[in-house]
Amino acid sequence: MAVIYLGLGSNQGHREQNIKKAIALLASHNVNSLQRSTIIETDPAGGPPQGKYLNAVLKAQTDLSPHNLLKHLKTIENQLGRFKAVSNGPRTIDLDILLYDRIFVNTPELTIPHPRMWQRDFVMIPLKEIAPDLGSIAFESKAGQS
Ligand code: PH2
Ligand code: MG
Ligand code: MG
Repeated sequence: MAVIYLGLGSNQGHREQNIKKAIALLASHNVNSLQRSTIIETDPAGGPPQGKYLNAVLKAQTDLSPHNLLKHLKTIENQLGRFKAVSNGPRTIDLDILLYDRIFVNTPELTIPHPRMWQRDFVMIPLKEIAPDLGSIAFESKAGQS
């Protein structure tokens, strides 16, 4: 079983419900939640002018490989009504793989650790809340990559 950290975000529809529904759906996709951060409201970063987000980070366990996990996350995003739109634009739900054990993945479809997580307070604040030590591991692995 791998321990993973997922970033969740929503700025369309019933934002809190979208995040909670996504977490509930994960269980039926072989992703078992261990701990959820506080859900915080954040200003949109990048993209077109858009509404504020609710963001959270979830610690979970799974047997899925990183690429299979990505497929399942996309299925859940679609189940919750997400459709392909502008890059960094508004979405009902966004599920991003931040960390997967201590594994590094570098393929066109998937990069782990999430390449932009360190610049994003809306990721690092909830991540540090539930994994204060992992925050620094994440920073170290970034240093190791450069
Ligand atoms: N996600 C984005 C783009 N900008 N801004 C905030 N505050 N929260 C997000 O989750 C977010 C964003 C694309 O994934
Ligand atoms: Mg994202
Ligand atoms: Mg995404």
